[in-house]
Amino acid sequence: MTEPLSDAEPSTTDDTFDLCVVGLGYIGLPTASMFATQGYDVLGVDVDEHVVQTVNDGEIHIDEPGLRTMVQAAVNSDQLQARSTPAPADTFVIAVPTPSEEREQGRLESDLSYIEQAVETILPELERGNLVILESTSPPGTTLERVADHIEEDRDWTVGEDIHVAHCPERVLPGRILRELTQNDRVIGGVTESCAERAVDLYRGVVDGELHQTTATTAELVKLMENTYRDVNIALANELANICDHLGVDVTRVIELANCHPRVELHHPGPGVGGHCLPIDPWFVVESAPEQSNLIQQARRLNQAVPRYLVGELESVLDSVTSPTIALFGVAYKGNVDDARESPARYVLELFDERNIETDVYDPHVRQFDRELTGFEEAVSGADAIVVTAAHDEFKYLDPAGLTDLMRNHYLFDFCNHLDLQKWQQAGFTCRGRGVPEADA
Ligand code: SAJ
Repeated sequence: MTEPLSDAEPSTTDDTFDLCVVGLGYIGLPTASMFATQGYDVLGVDVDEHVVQTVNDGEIHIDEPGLRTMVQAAVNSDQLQARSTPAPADTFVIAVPTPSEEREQGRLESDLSYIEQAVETILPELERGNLVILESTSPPGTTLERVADHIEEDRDWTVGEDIHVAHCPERVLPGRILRELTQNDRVIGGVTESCAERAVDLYRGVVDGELHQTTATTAELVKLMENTYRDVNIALANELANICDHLGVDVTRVIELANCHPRVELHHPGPGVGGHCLPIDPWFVVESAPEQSNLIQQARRLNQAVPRYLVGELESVLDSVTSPTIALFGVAYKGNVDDARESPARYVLELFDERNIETDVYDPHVRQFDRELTGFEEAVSGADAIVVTAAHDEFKYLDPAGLTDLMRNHYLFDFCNHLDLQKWQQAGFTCRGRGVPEADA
């Protein structure tokens, strides 16, 4: 480390890193490179050899604006290196995924095995005075029961005295990760007060936002409720879109006008709620308090049901078309990201498959998907309808006039309310938005 950046003691021996980040995914890699470019000696650890090799080459395996430049700078200055196993460090940051398993009727339950494995791998490297931070999103009680208690039992240490353990949830928005990592406020929950203070000292060196100190379990619930708040509000917007379909009213206009009120902030309806956070995190709250979380459960189920509702609408519009072929635009979980995890498009595709509706899939951002992605021209050639399921910028500026000759029929279903439907209508398309009746398109 070039200069001490926080009150925490920087590393003193060559063999000890300032920071060891376990998990080099969407959060771990940006976090590791952020600390490294601030002068910390950082070891990044990942079980995937390909990831380790890619990072050591100064390359990235995920798409995030600015990340490649930052990783290159960190690796070239020897502040960041990657390995497949941890090594001694002053601070360990755990940023591994928290997968979930389906229980019944779409209800998910957390699988904490990655967190447990991460703790197991750092245990032999821990020394008295170290700080261990869990950044992975987890159900209330995880930091205390799965991290702190585990270390205490294994090492016969007292947390808060021999070792410090805290939860500092990541809260950054994919697409804006690097900016939000430094600018967002952080909620820092210690297992004891001294644990929280140690973690605050660490983040003070790199975060410009405010650092809010609390308990580990409170921090866990705060993180989950942020995403739950968004999920419940999107459910309200999706319900409003269904109401608008029923009443023949344009949902975008209703939202625009309602949001002129100083205390109203309606969210936006879409093809469903995707990603690795919003469709999952509310279930972690439910898991911890099933009897007290009816609204959260109902909102989640409402959002889960949107693809089925939309495919039903599409089928009734395409009723007169024999064996329709669809060009599906966008399998990412939202606009301008490459991540197709839990994307609404997946469910739409499943429903098309169930109905034997032939579909070509085009996405200019996504590189990895479990079915064939086609080029733009191939997708639209001979198609009867374009269905937009991710709000990528590329789709917004498409020229519909150039597509009419290529397609067999001219239907547009913009499930994201992303395109200028009037322009498409003028070019001869029959258009449906999400909660936008054809007459208003
Ligand atoms: N969506 C809507 N309508 C809206 C807003 C979003 O349908 O009005 C959909 C999106 O299209 C997408 C899904 O919701 O399918 C999730 O997208 P998002 O942009 O709301 O959130 P994520 O999953 O990319 O990131 C969220 C963020 N949480 C909050 O904004 C409260 C981020 O700050 C978290 O760090 C991230 O989850 C996480 O890792 O937990």
